[in-house]
Amino acid sequence: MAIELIVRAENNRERLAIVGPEGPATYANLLTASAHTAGRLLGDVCDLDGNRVAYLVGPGTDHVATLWGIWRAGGVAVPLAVSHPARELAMIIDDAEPICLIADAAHEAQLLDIAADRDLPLHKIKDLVRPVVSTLPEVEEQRAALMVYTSGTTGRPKGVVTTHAQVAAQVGSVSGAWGWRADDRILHVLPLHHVHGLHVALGSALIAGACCEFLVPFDAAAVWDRFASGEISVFMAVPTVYRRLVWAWEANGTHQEEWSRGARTLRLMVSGSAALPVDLLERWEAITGQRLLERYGMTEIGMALSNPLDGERRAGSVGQPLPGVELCVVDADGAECDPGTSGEIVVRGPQVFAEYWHREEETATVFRDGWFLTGDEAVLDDGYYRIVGRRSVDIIKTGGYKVSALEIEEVLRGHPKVSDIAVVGVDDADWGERVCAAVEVAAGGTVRQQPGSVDEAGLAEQLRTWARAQLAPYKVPKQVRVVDELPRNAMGKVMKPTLRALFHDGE
Ligand code: MCA
Ligand code: AMP
Repeated sequence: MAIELIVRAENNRERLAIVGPEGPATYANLLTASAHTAGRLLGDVCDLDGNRVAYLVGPGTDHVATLWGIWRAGGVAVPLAVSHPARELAMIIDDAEPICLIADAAHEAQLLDIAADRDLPLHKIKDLVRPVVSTLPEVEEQRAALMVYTSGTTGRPKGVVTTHAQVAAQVGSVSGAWGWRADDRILHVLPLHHVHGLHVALGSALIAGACCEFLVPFDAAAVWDRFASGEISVFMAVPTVYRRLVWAWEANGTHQEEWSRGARTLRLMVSGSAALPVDLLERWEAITGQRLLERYGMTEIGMALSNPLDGERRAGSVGQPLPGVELCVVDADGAECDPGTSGEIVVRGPQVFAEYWHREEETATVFRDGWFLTGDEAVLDDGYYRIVGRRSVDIIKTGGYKVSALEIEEVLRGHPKVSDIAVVGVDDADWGERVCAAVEVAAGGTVRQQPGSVDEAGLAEQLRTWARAQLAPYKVPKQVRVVDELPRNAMGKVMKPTLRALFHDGE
C-alpha cells in the first residue's frame, strides 16, 4: 500500500471532504488538485525522491491539496506555521533544506524575502493547481512523508520525520478507536503544523471518508453557533479551547440554552495535548452533557493512550494504549513499574517516528532497546494511566503548544539589558502553563530591581517586544520579573522550581 489517505480518497470520490474558506471540496476535487500540484512540482523530474517541500498555507482545501500533492510527487512535506515570525520560519527552512517553498496568497508575503535570500523557488497555489498531465511516481509506504517541527530539551526545534506507514498508523489507530464514520463532520479549529490538527483531527476524518469543516481563527461564539446548527458530530481541542468555550457560554445570557442543546447532539468531543483539569471536564459536562474523551500523545508517536469511546471516561486520566501501541511505564533502569508506581512512559509500535532530521545523536538518545522514551511520567491506577508530570522543567506546555524554555532564554539573552535570564512554566487557568521569565539586569541597566516597580514593567514590555519579533507569539513571556540574582544550586544551576513561586501573585 502506498499513500493510505490517497488510496482511501479514491473510494470516496463523490463525498464532501472539506468545508473551508475556499468553499466546499469533494474527495475528487482534492485528488484532482493534488495530482496537478504533484505534476507541477515534478516539472521535468519523475520523482521528488524524498526532497523536502516547505509550505505556508492556511487551513482549508488548499492546505490538504498541497500536502497530498507533495506526497504524490514523492516529496517530504514540511508544514510551516502561519503564526510564526520570519526568524522562526527561516530557522525551520534552513534546517529542513527544502528544494522549494509553497505559499497561498494570504501568506506569500511572509516567505518572499526568505525565498529570495536563499534563491529558493516560491510557488503560488494558483499556479500549482493549473491542470497538467503527468505520470506520478509510486511512493512506497516506507518512504519519509512528513517533517513536523517540535521543541525539545535542547533548545532549537527539531524536525520529526515520519514515513507514510507511520502516518497511516497514527491516523488509522485513532480513526478506528474513536469510531469515525463517513457521515461524521468535524469542526476543526486547530493549527495544521502540529500532529493534533494535522493527523488527529484532519487525517482521522479524511481516512474515514468524513467531512472536515475548518473554522479559523478560533472564535468561541462561532464554535457554539456551529454546535447549535446540529450539523457537527465531532469536535477536538486542547483544554485552553474548552476553557474559552466555557467562559464564552457563561458570559452569554441569550444563547446558553440553544448552544447547550446543539452541543448535546455531537457524537464525540475529545481533549488532548495538555492535561485536562477535572473541574473543566465537569463544568463542560454540566453545560453540554458531553463527557470529554481525554487522550495522550506526542509529535513523535501520534496518539498513544486514550479513554474509551464506549465505557468509563475517567476524569484526570488518559485511559489505555490505543490499538497497535505498545506502552510501558518504566523506572530509571528501564524496568517495568508496578501499577501504582510512577515512572517514564516508553512507547513502541508502527506509529513511532523514524528520526529527528539531521540529528542522529539526539535520535539515538531518545530510544532504548527500540522503545521511545517520552520524557513524560505516568502511573497505572486501577487499569487507567494517569499523567503525573514531565521529566524536564525546560519543556513548557502553553495552550497546547510545547515550547522550550532554553530557546526563549537564548533569544532574550540577546537583549542588551539582560545579563542572565531563566524561563519557567507557571500553572495558569487559561493556558495550563504560562511562560514567565526572571531577569538579572546587565550592569549599567537603569532598571530599579524591585518586583512590580514601574521600571520592571517597562523592561518587561521591551523584552516582550524583542521576543515578539523573533519568536512565535505563544513563546513570548506573559510575565517578566526582575531579580537581583537568579536562585542557583551549589553547581550554579538555576533552581527553576523555586523560581516559579515568584510569579504566582500574577495569576
Ligand atoms: C496564542 N497566544 C498564546 C497561545 N496562543 N500564548 C500562550 N500560549 C498559547 N497557546 C498569544 C497570542 O499570540 C496573543 O499574544 C495572546 O496569547 C492572546 O491570544 P488569543 O487571541 O487569546 O489566542 P488565540 O489566537 O485565540 O489562540 C489560543 C488557542 C491557540 C486557540 C488556544 O493557542 C491554539 O490553537 N492552541 C492549540 C495548539 C495545538 O494545536 N497544539 C497541539 C500540538 P499577544 O497578546 O502578545 O498578541 S501537538 C501535541 O501537543 C500532541 C501531538 C498532542 O498530544 O496533541
Ligand atoms: P508535542 O511535543 O507538542 O507533541 O507535545 C506532546 C506532549 O504534550 C506530551 O509529551 C505531554 O507532555 C503533553 N500531553 C499531550 N496530551 C496530554 C494529556 N492528555 N495530558 C497531559 N499531557 C499531555
